[in-house]
Amino acid sequence: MRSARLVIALFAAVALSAPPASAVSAPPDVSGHKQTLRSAAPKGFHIGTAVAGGGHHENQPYPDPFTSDSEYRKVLAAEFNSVSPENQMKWEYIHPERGRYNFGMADAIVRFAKQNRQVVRGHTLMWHSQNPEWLEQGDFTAAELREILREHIMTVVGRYKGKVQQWDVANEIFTDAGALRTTENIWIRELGPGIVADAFRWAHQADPKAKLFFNDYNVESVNAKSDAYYALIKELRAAGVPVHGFSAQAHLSLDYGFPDDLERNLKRFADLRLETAITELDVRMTLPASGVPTAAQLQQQADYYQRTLAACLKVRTCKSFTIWGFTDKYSWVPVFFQGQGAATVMWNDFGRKQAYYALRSTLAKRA
Ligand code: 9MR
Repeated sequence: MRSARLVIALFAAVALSAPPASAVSAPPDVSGHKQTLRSAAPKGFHIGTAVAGGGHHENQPYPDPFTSDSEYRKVLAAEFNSVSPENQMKWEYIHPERGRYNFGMADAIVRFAKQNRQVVRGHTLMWHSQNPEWLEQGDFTAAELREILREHIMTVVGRYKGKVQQWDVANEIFTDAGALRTTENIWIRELGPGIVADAFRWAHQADPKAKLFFNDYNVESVNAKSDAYYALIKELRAAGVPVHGFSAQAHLSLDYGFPDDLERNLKRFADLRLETAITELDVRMTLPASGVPTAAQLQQQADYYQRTLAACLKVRTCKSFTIWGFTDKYSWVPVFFQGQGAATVMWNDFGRKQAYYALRSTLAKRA
């Protein structure tokens, strides 16, 4: 029994690091020097990735990817001109105890970005998830909580003033039905919906040049959730609240259809004079028993990546396009969705999939 399991485990490991020949031999379809995503991108366009670390990585059998994997760092620097800390700026990571901040890793990412001429997307200041226990379990008065949020935003945004291009100020504040998360989100629950506007005002005070975003998943299409953002943002802008952007995470799955109205949806936000962005794209799939995606799945995945990028490129204010990790080696997907995976554009060994080439040639065509 044990050896059978071992064989299966070994097979899975080999399969994942040795992709089918068709997937790695795709000819580079851009010419000359445009051999990386960032070099293929049109001027002023930011092609980004999440920087792996914290969150699910802490329970995986590997050391911190960003600091310990030299090949990972090389690809990170070479391919991207925008980076988003995957977990390292979230409350539980950066503010683990009341009155104590843990800036080490966020500082290191911001330094790396500067050295490699990359911009940074800050993620995130107000969310219902990944909050430290001292905050969620604390017995604070409304006035104390408000001050805790204000102080956090002033401190974190202030520290990276001029170094973070865009902040996800409010993350996932609506349910899919378009209702505010009034029970899950501690800030909205305890302080009322008006706290959202305050969060944007404080962030703007701390760094007047940073672009301040609402960010969520399942808002790629025109639907109840994106409608709720549309209405709220209109209202906040009319009241003079410094909201500058709306972004769709785009955690897509081959088990669902492609959101065909993505471009139309982003455009209606652009028409409100808002910046728009894709912030966390990945395309997961249910894997066959072998653990290796079929050629058809890889083709369809490339198509989803390509169409998401093409939609963004067509919207005048969509200048920031981020994938949620670039290698399956560190993807959150298999950890959160049993039987699913292969969601990123590179295999475990950094071999490029069709999806990678689809992104690169789409960028090059618009350059
Ligand atoms: O990729 C992140 C993973 O490492 C964390 O364990 C997880 C915890 O919820 O969060 C993941 O990132 C999420 C992002 O911050 C917000 N949108 C959804 C992302 C995927 O869950």
